[in-house]
Amino acid sequence: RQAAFRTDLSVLLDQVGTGKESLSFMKRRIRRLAQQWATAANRLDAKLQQRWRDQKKILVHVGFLTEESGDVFSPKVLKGGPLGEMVQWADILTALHVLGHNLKISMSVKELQGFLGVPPGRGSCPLTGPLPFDLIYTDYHGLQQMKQHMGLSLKKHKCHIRVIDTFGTEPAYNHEEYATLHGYRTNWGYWNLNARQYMTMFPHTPDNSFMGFVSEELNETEKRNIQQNKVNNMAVVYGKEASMWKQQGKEGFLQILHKYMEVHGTVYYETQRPPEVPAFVKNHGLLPQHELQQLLRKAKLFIGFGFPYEGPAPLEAIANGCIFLQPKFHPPHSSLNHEFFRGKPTSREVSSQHPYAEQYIGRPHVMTVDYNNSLEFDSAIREIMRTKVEPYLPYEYTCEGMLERVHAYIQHQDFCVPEPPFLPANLSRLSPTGGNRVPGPLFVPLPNSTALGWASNVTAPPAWPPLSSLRLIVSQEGQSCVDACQFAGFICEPAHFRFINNKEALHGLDVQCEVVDSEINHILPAFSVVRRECGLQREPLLFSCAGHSPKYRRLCPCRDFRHGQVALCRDCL
Ligand code: U2F
Repeated sequence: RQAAFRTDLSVLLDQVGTGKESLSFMKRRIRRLAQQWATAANRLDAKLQQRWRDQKKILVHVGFLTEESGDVFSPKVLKGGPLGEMVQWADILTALHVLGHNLKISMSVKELQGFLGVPPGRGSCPLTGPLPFDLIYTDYHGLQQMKQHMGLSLKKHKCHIRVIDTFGTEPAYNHEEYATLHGYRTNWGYWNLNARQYMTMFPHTPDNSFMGFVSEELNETEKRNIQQNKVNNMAVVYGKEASMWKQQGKEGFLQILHKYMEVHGTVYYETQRPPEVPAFVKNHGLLPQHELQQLLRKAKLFIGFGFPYEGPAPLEAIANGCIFLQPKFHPPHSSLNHEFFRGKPTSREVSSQHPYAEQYIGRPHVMTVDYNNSLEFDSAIREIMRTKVEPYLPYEYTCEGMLERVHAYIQHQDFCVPEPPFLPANLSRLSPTGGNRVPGPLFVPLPNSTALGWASNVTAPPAWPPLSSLRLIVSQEGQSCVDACQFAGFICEPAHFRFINNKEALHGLDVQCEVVDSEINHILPAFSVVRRECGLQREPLLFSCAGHSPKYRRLCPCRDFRHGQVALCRDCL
């Protein structure tokens, strides 16, 4: 069946259910953004020009909100606890509904069993028939519950699963045996999924798919009004829980800030003002989302103290015309050196409180400075007070942007058909634009797919992203493909690894290989210049954009991307 866009959200609101603060929060959000979603649906509908879209049967099982996982989030909704996840799930549900899919929502193990058609009760009772869904969106908690209640059949059906995973999972952590043998084993990873089945909150690592969420959009009149009504010396502090104000050296920079600006906060408190919040701060208490927006519309500065990491609030602030000031982390925080990230299935280095804001938005909307340097901090505040900025929201965080991306994933990503290890027959004809001995990444334009000429005995299913987007780049020693592609103005595309994991690609690059081994190692394909050793990847699950090693230069499959929609290449829609 063809999916038809929906602009009425009442059925969805009924499906979400009642009885918990988390559900009320999500419903308030869905209602508040309803008009915006409807406009976006109409725009995308027009843009896609009647293109056929399959209507999918989709189950959304929100594991972290089930009683069985302990549901630690719901009781914290009104107390300053994390709301980012709730924001994202509300938006995922809305996007799937608006795109016109056949949606079922489960927030308990009982409902999960009911929808999957497995007998209720404890213990693992395998699902015998076919899976009654094309797609299942869940999280790590939900995955664990499915393992317990679907038993062996989970393995058979896992290609249909998408895991909403805030901070991301790198391939080395996802491969059970490899993770166990090489020290990448964590409490979360090792599900042996295709790493693109993990969907993140920000485009953290291109090894995963970027799901995202949305932020409020303003029309031109609202933008103009906001700019006229900005209070140049008004700052709002990022941190709704008192503990977020307990930063080392905070007293110092808060005093500097207070020298120039009126400082506002939205810190949750029960009866008394939290002792962590200095007396000069005008604390509004935790605000409902729409009231926070109003406060942000007046404020000039939204300032982070280093925690929470990578949340939605800075995007909302920037969308409401604030400048976001945040601390640079030197050295970067990661699972190797910071408690919060410890045990998370990624080695990603977090260079500031909000790397997306730093790298994808940047000045004048975002300033990332060293808070230990009071001169730098002081001059940043003064610069912010005199800088005029317009409200800004990257396209990928608008409703239309999210609908476009989720539409593309649903129609094109298929992890159930095995991907043949393609050997582009005449890759060897490639002529690199420079020798591999020159420092800096090599840039090798590949001919388009027809010119590549597939080996005649395989019929190529259409690749997605299409092969036309592929650019082969060689990293520096020690550099990951994430960085190598980014440095060259592209993005690493793990789906393209299979096209460059072959001798022809090495040959085309003029790499001197004495031996070409095929191994199981997440930095492959790669080569060592000194040792004249080249290695190809034997385990497709370990194709990794994130991997790097000091002695190896990596073969990197990069691709182009749309401005403001990094998840999609130019020809991806
Ligand atoms: C992140 O979670 P948080 O919930 O702490 O992220 P924030 O950016 O602080 O805010 C989430 C929402 O809270 C709302 C605001 C944001 O949409 O509009 N809010 C509000 O309604 N009232 C207020 O007074 C203040 C904010 C991240 F998203 C999680 O994935 C992480 O687990 C967590 C820890 O790093 O950080």
